[in-house]
Amino acid sequence: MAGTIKGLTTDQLEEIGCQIILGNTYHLALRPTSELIDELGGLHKFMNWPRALLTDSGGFQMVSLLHLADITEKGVTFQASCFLTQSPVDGKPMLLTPEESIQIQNRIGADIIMALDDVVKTTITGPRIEEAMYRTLRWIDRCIAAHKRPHDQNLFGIVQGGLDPVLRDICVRGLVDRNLPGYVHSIYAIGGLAGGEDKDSFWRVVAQCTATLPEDKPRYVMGVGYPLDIVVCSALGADMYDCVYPTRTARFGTALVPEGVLKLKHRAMAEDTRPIDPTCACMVCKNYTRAYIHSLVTKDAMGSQLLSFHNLYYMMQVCMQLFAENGNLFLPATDLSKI
Ligand code: PRF
Ligand code: ZN
Repeated sequence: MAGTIKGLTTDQLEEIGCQIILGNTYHLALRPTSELIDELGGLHKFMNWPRALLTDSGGFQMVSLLHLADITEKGVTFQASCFLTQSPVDGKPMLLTPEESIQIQNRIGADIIMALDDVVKTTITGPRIEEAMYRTLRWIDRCIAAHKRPHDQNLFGIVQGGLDPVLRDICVRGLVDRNLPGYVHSIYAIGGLAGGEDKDSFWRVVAQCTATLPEDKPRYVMGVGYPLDIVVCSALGADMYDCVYPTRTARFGTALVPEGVLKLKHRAMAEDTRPIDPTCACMVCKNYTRAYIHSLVTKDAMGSQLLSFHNLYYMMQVCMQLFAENGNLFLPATDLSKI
């Protein structure tokens, strides 16, 4: 998110019950820049969002979007001698250190900020996984030291360690030991997953981390997910997620429905006068037919806007049901001072 959830106004986000949204440090730092956001009163005001905001630290986005980022002890940087070494906006090379990530996130002003972590694809094996886990722990100390707004911004630590239970355990203990009351609010994210590993390994790591992280604090699985993954991870004790899936898949013409997915581009939708999901109470399902959305999809922005609204409404219903059934901690918490 660069100051928007693609396709929805902030009024619409409030209408569907959204309590918190995520922004990306890397994108916001490039445009409109953290200095400008700060000058204009912070991201809440800039984007007209009165509820909670979280920013991710930026390194993961640099690595996953550019594939050419280079990670050293200093921070995440672009590899030299490549046209992507320069920021696409102002042409300057970009090095993101833990200190810089926190400084930028302090300026953006979200309620929750993420520590810069060393993220390695889970499908990689060998010593790089161990190096990244220990570096993530060293970097959290630099993030804690750089954090200038502990009174109004919660800093989240991120558990790394790939699919290795021993490394995950060392990382969990390392983060729990850094519990500094009133300073770092000891909320933990589980990182390095949802990157192409098999589901058994993914769920095993989530189960291990939720079993060892404090159960009275929210546990956040980053980059997840699909409705099924959210249901399974919540049953395993996780509380919080982020994912582009509902809005990204909407832009490709796909609706989330209780049976799975519905492809609105399909010819069969052309004369279908039913709503996307007859059991859904959202504004889109109350007012529009599959045929109408089929006629718009990929041709007019309104097609993906309507689908994004329905998909986010659907995900909110899934999460609220999980909250009601399992008592998962975070959703739909309204008061961040309690976490
Ligand atoms: N770290 C950060 N952001 C993330 C992830 C991570 O591990 C993931 C999981 N691959 C998604 N977003 N900082
Ligand atoms: Zn709907």
